[in-house]
Amino acid sequence: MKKLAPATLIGFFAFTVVLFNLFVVPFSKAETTLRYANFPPAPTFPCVQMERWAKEVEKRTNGEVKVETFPGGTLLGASNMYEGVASGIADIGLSCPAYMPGRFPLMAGIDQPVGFKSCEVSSHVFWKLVKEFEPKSISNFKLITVFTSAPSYIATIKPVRNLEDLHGLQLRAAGNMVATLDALGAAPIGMPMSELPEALQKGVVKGYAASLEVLMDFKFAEIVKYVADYSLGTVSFAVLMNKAKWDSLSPSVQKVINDLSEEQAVWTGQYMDNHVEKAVKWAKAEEGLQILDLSGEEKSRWAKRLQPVIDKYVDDTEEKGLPGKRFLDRLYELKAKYEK
Ligand code: DTR
Repeated sequence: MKKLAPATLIGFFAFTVVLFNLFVVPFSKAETTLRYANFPPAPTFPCVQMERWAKEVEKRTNGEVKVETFPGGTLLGASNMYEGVASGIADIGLSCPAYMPGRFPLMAGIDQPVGFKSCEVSSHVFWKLVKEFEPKSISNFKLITVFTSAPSYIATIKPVRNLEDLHGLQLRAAGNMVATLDALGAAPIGMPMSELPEALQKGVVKGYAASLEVLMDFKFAEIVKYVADYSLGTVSFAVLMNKAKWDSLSPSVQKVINDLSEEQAVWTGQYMDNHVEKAVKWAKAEEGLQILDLSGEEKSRWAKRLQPVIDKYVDDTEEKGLPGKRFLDRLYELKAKYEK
């Protein structure tokens, strides 16, 4: 057989590349771009989980879907997230129901001071509850996943060892936790996480209630030096997608996204638990943070003050005709199951 000249071979190769680019690449390229809005800064856990989800979706759809992420409120902020996704400014958004007390009355059950110790457990329980109860407040959206923050603790500039130390103390809290801190006798101010750095710096608040990874992620341990070792509630998050956008996706893409939902909730919880551990180690070693044990007697005093908050959740939901009591019963059941 006649040997082909190298120039002919190169020509043939170039021709094949051109053909490939003309006909194959356009059809295999991302067909859909999803714009995902998030409100806190990129290195914080709600954004870390967003990047992981984006990567998994791109990988599992073989590039059919591209996810463009917008951390740090660059597309939508905490307060206009819900409306922004509904109107299609973003296709997907991380909403924080806990920042809007009253708006998601049934889902608020997850954030009651029920003593979660692990974010993996609380996030998994929340996912199961949302699937079982299908809250009306988010029925206009496609639910992508849910998770919670790790449990919140009170972190302060001056030590808090008992209710007396806490009395009248100005503390920042996520909206849903205002009632909890009120019940403990503090003077809570509801505000999103994104406003806390300035409030702490200016001395508007003397501490806050939040999960412990923010000690490191926002460097709050440079200012607050004490954490009272009593697990308060979590702060819940829901990742919502615009319904029309969801309906426009192919069944195979929808399947990838659905298959990822529960896994993403658990992944986020695990990531968060590990991250909290790292943050506390860092804050102790670098900033002299102290975790203050409460005596057994003090813990029962706190529990006694917090029970009416949980009871009020049940009363408020039942008054609205919502199954708050069943939601909580099931929450305790799932919590016990996953804590094993
Ligand atoms: N603890 C909640 C939620 C939360 C925890 N870590 C972060 C980081 C970035 C934004 C929100 C949160 C809160 O107090 O807001």
